[in-house]
Amino acid sequence: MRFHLALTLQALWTAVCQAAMQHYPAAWGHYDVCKSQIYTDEGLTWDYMACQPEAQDMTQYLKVTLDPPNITCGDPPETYCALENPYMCNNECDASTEELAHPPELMFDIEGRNPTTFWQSSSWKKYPKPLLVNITLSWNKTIELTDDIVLTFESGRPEQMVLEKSLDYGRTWQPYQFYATDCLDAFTMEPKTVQDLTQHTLLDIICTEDYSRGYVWKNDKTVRFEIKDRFALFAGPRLHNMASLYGQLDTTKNLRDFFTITDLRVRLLRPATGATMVDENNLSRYFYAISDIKVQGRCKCNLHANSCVYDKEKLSCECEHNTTGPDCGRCKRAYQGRAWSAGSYLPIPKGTANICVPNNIGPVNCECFGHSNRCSYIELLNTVICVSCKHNTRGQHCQLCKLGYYRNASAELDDENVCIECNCNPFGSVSDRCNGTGFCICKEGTTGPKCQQCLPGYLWDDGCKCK
Ligand SMILES: *[C@@H]1O[C@H](CO)[C@@H](O)[C@H](O)[C@H]1NC(C)=O
Ligand SMILES: *[C@@H]1O[C@H](CO)[C@@H](O)[C@H](O)[C@H]1NC(C)=O
Ligand SMILES: *[C@@H]1O[C@H](CO)[C@@H](O)[C@H](O)[C@H]1NC(C)=O
Ligand SMILES: *[C@@H]1O[C@H](CO)[C@@H](O)[C@H](O)[C@H]1NC(C)=O
Ligand SMILES: *[C@@H]1O[C@H](CO)[C@@H](O)[C@H](O)[C@H]1NC(C)=O
Ligand SMILES: *[C@@H]1O[C@H](CO)[C@@H](O)[C@H](O)[C@H]1NC(C)=O
Ligand SMILES: CC(=O)N[C@H]1CO[C@H](CO)[C@@H](O)[C@@H]1O
Ligand SMILES: [Ca+2]
Repeated sequence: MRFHLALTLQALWTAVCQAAMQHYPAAWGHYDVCKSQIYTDEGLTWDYMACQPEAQDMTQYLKVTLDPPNITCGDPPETYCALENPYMCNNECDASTEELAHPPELMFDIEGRNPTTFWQSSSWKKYPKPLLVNITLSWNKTIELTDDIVLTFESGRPEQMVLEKSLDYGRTWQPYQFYATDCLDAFTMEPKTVQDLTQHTLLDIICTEDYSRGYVWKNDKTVRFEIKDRFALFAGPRLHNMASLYGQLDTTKNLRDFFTITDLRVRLLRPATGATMVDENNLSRYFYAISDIKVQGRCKCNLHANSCVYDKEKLSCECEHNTTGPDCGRCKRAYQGRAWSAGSYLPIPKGTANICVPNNIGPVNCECFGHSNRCSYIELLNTVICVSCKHNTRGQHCQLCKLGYYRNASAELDDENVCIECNCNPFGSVSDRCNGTGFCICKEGTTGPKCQQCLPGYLWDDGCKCK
């Protein structure tokens, strides 16, 4: 025998069936990399989930670019007045003095210190020419948003702005949401709010007046892009039914793509003026100042990784399932036995890990001792097995005899005559199966290798039974 194989075809299916039957199986095959131990009413058990890295604060990993590049205040130094009070002009910006500088990094530092730290633009000196600023955040990695994007403005929220996203590293851009004090006037769009959206209009791009209205910038400083409210349309108000959302994400590419980005761009089109008229005599009151931008998300790894690492200023997924690439978007070279596909958000049994399989499930890896030339890949067990074994053989490599047959000791494993029929006497034996040397199991009163004879003191009764 060239092989010692513990795994028979029958054992294989038994394993498959048990796995499908148990509520908490010992293993879900390739979701093993994505399980965690949890306590439930039933005690300590495993919780299986889709392979995804943890959601985290994504602003730690981005590169920020401003357009125009010299739009940050302080070069040359400038004095600013408060928006709400033109006589309060004690805000100095000087790029060459650390305490008075307002560089873009201050939008992403840890807030909580007093006073707040913020990026600030030059003032609206060229009024009525619009004061336009683009703030572009780039990750050079696909990211899936998991929570609201929140911008905090320190000198009034802009009267007009657009949030844009890119999915192709900044080559093309699509709007995410429009913001204005007057949507019709600014963008010829009907004002809407996220509450107006339904499951069917979830992907609509809206203009909202929720974050620009009023003269109350002191209290209301934030502008949001509402991710959670959109999730809630599928997952319920407190996101208690994430399985429902995941089911939708699994089947709807547009929905997945909607929450996926490589870059974000904030287009500031008109600063807060706090009044209907702009005070042309004191334009030092008008500028943009942002103290914080929150972007929560996770690396997109196509459900093939548990973690994402930041190394040499670069985010990349730590791919499982024999996938590779920054987003685990391809199969490894030796694992292209079938086309790559993303895993599913729902774990087995409703979803599948869609692992990459070895290249040569063909005749090369398909070792069946000549009793079959067809193999099949069983994902749950990461194993290649022979199918349709001929010559009364069975087993992963057709290395065993079918039930009712036994091994011909004088034949090699690849011999057509390797399995011999048991030929048990149908009347004298318990079953048509025999042991490894062809002996059948006899009923009471019968004997012989095939149970074809009556024991002494017994006689065949009607040829059917020894009595
Ligand atoms: C920025 O640079 C451009 C061209 O170099 C110049 O026209 C503009 O005045 C500069 N803006 C500021 C705010 O310094
Ligand atoms: C900002 O981006 C838009 C397109 O997204 C572009 O048209 C514009 O020229 C950019 N720069 C400024 C200063 O607005
Ligand atoms: C983006 O990432 C790729 C690899 O994923 C790298 O080759 C490229 O240099 C990166 N680009 C930038 C601008 O960092
Ligand atoms: C206008 O701005 C200047 C500084 O640019 C300041 O001295 C002055 O007090 C401000 N207020 C009014 C009402 O002019
Ligand atoms: C066992 O195998 C040998 C070698 O192929 C063959 O000659 C013999 O007939 C086989 N025995 C039976 C009972 O088939
Ligand atoms: C099969 O059964 C016979 C009779 O009980 C016994 O002599 C023989 O050793 C058994 N063979 C195997 C492989 O168990
Ligand atoms: C070469 C390689 O990465 N092989 C891996 C393929 O996937 C299985 C299951 O995830 C791993 O056990 C192998 O190490
Ligand atoms: Ca800050």
